[in-house]
Amino acid sequence: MDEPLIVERRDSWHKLILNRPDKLNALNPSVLAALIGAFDQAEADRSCRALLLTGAGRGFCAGQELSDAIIPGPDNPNPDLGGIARSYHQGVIARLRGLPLPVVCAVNGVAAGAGANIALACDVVLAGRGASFVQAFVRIGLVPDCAGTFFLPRLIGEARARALAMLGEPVTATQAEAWGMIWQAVDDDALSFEAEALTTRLAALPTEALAMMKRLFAASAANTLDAQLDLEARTQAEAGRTADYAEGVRAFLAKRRPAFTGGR
Ligand code: T3D
Repeated sequence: MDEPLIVERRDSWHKLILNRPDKLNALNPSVLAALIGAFDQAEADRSCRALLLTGAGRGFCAGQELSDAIIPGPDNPNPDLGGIARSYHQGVIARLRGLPLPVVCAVNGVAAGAGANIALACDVVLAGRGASFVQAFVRIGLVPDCAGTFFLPRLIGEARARALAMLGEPVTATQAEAWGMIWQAVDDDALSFEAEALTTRLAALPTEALAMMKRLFAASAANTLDAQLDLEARTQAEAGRTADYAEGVRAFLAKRRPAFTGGR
């Protein structure tokens, strides 16, 4: 049987490829567990300084697998769909946001339901111009999960977030870029090259500082201005003790390119 998730290890980063192309990489417990396992491996691998997440075939991810969906019926009047969310979706999103590594997402086709929101949880999102983002949940009578109701209003504002969630209309990659939902839309045939180049670039940056930025952005969602300023000061003190900071300043003064080691 094909692996539901392919992990390619490069010199300084890992590429994770959702691998159920016949189902547009729909998510099931095997894929979700493999994803969480791959995040754990990346964090444990000291040489891994960035991740790239993408999909095999023509789609990125069509959300949760619907062929084995539990639906209410006489035998099961009160199914608990929250179980998948609690067992897997929450873990995937929490790990993506909490990983001390930058995560690039290369959206290579349709990203629907949980697939769209997993993409939006990544740090830098590139999408091929043929890709689209669909809050498909409403089409089957569900509500957005994988933190779609958290990320979408923060990325594109409530007016657009509410309409997208309620109407389930697709957003093209070009529109997503114009709205600030993603970093960049690129030509489909350039997506893989651009995403790998970006991941390689991020993997050569001061990894600890990037991890601290992730913590700062995460905290800013709930902090007051004063609390955020205080957190920035404390985090800057931490950044100021890293070898990459020393290297950055030395390189600047010597008018050479810094050689950051990541310090992981
Ligand atoms: O269970 C729980 O825990 C609840 C949690 C839910 C979280 C969620 O993610 S809910 C949202 C689930 N996803 C969807 O509702 C999206 C379903 N898919 C679609 O609407 C469409 O496939 C797309 C808009 C994504 C793409 O359309 P299109 O025309 O490009 O492709 P297609 O022909 O519909 O799909 C291609 C194949 O993938 C097809 O299989 P076939 O007929 O060739 O054998 C289709 O059935 C399969 N597929 C697509 N999405 C899913 C799927 N199979 C299972 N589950 C899917 N989600």
